[in-house]
Amino acid sequence: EVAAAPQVALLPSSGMGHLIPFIRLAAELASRGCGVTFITPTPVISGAEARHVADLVASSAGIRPLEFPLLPFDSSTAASTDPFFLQFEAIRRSAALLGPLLSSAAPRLSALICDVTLTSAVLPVAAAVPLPTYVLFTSSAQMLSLCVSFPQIAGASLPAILKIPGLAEDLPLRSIPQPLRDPGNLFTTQFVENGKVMVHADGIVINTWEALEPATLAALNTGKVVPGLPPVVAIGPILPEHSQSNSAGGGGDDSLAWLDGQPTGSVVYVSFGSRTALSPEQTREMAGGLESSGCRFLWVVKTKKLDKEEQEEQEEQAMEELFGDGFLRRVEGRGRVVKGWVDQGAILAHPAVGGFVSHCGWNSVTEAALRGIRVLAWPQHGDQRMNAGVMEKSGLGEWPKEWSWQGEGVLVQGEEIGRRLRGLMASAAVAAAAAKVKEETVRSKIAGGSSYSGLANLIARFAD
Ligand code: BUP
Repeated sequence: EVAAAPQVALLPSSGMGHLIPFIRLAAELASRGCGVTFITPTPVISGAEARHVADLVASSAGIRPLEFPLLPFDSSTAASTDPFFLQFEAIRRSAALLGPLLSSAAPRLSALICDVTLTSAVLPVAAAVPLPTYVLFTSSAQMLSLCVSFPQIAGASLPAILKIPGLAEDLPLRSIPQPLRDPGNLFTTQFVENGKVMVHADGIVINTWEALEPATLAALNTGKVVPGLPPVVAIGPILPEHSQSNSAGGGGDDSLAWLDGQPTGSVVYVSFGSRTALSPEQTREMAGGLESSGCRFLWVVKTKKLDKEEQEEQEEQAMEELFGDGFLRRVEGRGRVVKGWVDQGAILAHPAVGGFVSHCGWNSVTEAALRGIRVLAWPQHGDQRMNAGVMEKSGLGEWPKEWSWQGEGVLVQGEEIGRRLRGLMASAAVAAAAAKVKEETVRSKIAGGSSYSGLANLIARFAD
């Protein structure tokens, strides 16, 4: 008798940095023969999220959508104004409604994979179904180490240098997500709650890979960070899917056609991710930096944190005003500026792209590694300084550590940006190191590679 295919439910939270790895994981699981139920907490908070989920569901018959309607949530009393943290909280508070959805799903589910931000709310509900539950950790193994050890470290005052048990390197306080310095912040409360219960998950699936973080993964999997952790299964980089909403949606963008006309490895892609808009002053310095670097560039400019579709339509701020007089004319032919959503996965895969000025959102780091694109890191908030540290250690690029966080109000001068970028793009040593990172990363995903086997082992566990 042929065993039935494992049926896996995926429960993402919110924000493209969390949603995209779930979408990619759904596609990888479906391509390896799993049935996938993709749960969407509704209403979603951005047009980009809605488009990407609709697109995923349309892409494969093996992926079934399941709506998870949220209870009304009055956010006015919550200890945060961040729309993403508030959406995490809304989902967490609705977790009890998830039980009936999971137990009545057809075909019957073999396992649930939920986003790390929902862990403490979802684990007890899934245990009652009962359903084996795995956590998808959407950042680095280093960040996972902080997450599971933070409940012990947290307190009224944090030291300037944090020591994570089992890790050789110290972690400067200035590198951890800023909200964690405030014990009363909603993000901190959720982070501590989730970190405490991670030991009760059936496994932790993580979007990193052996060659990138060998020592940290080993420490996690031998009980050195915290005892009793379930298996930490590295399956990254979870592969970018070519998707309709990426190529057609958002910007309606023809950047790929423009890249076709540029020399191999010559273009620097510039993006600070889906959640960061640089200040108008910093945007002008960035423009100056790109101009003075002499490099070809493709710059994705964001002016708002949360892209609601209505807002996208309204916003047509004059480009000249944003960048300073004559910029677009002076860089014509070698520089291209786009607004809205682009297909970053496809852009980084384009042979013309050789560099990336990046905020180092974790997904962006994994995408750059997969393509061997050298990175000039400029972390803006959240886990991005930690990610930049992992990136720099791998050899993929450089991180000028003195550059400020978003909101610190310290301008980084255009001249400095241009100088660093020129240096990075001219460095043969960085080029060679980035090529090596690519080779190791690709190897981890092909048959016999560590992440390929990691995913195979995970699927085998679902079938038990
Ligand atoms: Br912006 C943008 N197109 O225009 P990160 C992003 N992306 O495909 P973030 C696009 O979104 P967090 C765009 O390739 C990556 O997969 C990009 O995730 C894609 O950063 C994802 O890099 C963005 O992790 O998330 O969005 O800032 O705050 O969670 O780090």
